[in-house]
Amino acid sequence: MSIKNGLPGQMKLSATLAAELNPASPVIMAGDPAEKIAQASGLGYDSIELHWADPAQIPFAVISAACRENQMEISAFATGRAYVQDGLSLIHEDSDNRTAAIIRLKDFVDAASPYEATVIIGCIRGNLPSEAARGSALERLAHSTQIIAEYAQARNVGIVFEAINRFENNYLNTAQETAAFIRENNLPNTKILLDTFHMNIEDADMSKAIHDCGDLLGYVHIADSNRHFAGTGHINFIEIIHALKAVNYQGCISAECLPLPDSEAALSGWIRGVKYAFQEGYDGKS
Ligand code: LER
Ligand code: MN
Repeated sequence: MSIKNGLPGQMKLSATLAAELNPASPVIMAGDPAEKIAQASGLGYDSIELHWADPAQIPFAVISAACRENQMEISAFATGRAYVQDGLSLIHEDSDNRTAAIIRLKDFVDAASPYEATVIIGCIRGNLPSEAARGSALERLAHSTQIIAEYAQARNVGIVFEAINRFENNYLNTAQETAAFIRENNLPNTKILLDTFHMNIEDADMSKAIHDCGDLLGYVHIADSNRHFAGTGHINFIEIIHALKAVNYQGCISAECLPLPDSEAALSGWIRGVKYAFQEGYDGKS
């Protein structure tokens, strides 16, 4: 991927895109994909992260043409809407639901393959129906993820598994326990996604969490403590960038924040906040 964000190092910046904006959902752009991709490119983003419930509904022709025209890539496919909108879950007690979730994720892998994009497993892992179900749910999750990861590996698509705060998913909340789940199950081709909004709730020391993940870190979502763009809350992004540099992270950093006060302001504010953190946390400091 060509990097045009002007930042030191190899990290790429991505802007989230969906069909529609929802003030409760952390996606920064929606609407005409051609217009939005050109706008993000003009601000210095390198790529887009797509948030759709089903890849069959994604307007790929328009998106591909706009990406080509604006030297943009598709960094990743977020899949949480398949859980939130369609109720699909990788740990569901109903095996038909679980199978449908696996098939949906395979569809996302097929969609991602020509773009060499990553597939995100986040909310689609579902919620525990009860604490007593934790053991069996984790077994089902490992089994489902293994199937998807092997399918993705054969198609040269990376999988990232996201640590999510307790109010959205009631298990695997900290970076440490999520990394342990990936490592202990030897999930092939699977790295961890760290999202600063979730980390601020779950991880006592965000820099240490990044260091502990080390080369397992595969993708980063950046939103501030209030889930608005970087610089509007109390997360210390200088420390975050410093930690990413220390573990030699060379992947994508994505603007998964609320489109507030409006999409345009969030899009330009996010990149301004992240560039400031890079200047202070990356340049001139080891
Ligand atoms: C997904 O990346 C995520 O962070 C969820 O909180 C989305 O609602
Ligand atoms: Mn996220």
